[in-house]
Amino acid sequence: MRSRPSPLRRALPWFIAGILLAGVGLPGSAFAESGLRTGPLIGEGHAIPASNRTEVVQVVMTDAPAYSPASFTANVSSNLSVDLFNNGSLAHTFTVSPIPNYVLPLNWTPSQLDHFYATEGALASVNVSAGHHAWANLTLNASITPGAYEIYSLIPYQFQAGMSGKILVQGGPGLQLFENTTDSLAFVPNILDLSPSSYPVTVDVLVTNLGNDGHTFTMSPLANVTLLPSNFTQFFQQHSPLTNAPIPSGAGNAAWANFTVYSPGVYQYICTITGHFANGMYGFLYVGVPIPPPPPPLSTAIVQGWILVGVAALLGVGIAVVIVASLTGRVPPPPKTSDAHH
Ligand SMILES: [Cu+2]
Repeated sequence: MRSRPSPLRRALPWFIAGILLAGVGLPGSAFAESGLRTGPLIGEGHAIPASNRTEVVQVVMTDAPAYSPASFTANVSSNLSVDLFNNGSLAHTFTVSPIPNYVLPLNWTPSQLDHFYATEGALASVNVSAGHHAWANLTLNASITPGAYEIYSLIPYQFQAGMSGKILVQGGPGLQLFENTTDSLAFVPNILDLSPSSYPVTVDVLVTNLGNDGHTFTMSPLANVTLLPSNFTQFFQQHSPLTNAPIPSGAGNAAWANFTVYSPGVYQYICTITGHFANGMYGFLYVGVPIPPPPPPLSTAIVQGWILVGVAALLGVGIAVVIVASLTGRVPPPPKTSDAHH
């Protein structure tokens, strides 16, 4: 007779999935918001909200001691969430050096490593006890230098025994664009364009508020899709925006919207504040594709129409005159005979 797994055991994967899902919904952790270079860094974070550009990497910590994988890539202008699982019986830390392309000397003692951590800080440092999960969140904004950032464990003698790795941060400084918001519910300009030489390309848009009302700068992740005021809420629930930057209220206030574009196309951006999109607060970012020539303004078309009507009328009059002239020309007055004889 086959033994069936107990209900509890069968429910376990769903239970874990539920916990992970709940973690995604939690607000950004203190690590993500306070900046990772300062302050107390040991502790558990949470998954950061999916509304930001988020990359998720899973890393297993073992008693070898080692990280698996030991190295992985991430992109500039992204939020990196590392899903850590310690499957060993020892505690480990996931600590990321803030200095790009700097290799920590393997012959350092634990106290030398502690001193480095204390003086230089870390992009993230999370302590994971045996058998536990934790999140390490790194904000890789546009100011971060691409390069290899070393991962190491602060637990004495683990680094020396080989517990190290690398995060390869790739991508250059973002291409910069400038955008403005107004109280007349418009983006000025409402067309932005970029001609990147390669993909993915990191883009940094500085959005400045010219009026007083608060707005958002929210961009579709799908190229060549036009949103409607009636469907954008549902659309963004199904497709996380490339960027969803709140633009603070108050004239002169500004915010950066940083994101990564993976392929050419036309990306629509809107303000998600209720009623703003419906009032015309949207624009388009052209990436690697030509901006179409603007259609002639409506008023000019009407004037041209009237000109055409006028020209047609004048032509008609002219033709009538010619016809009359030719008809009258066929019956010229007879020449005076007195002229012929002098
Ligand atoms: Cu708005």
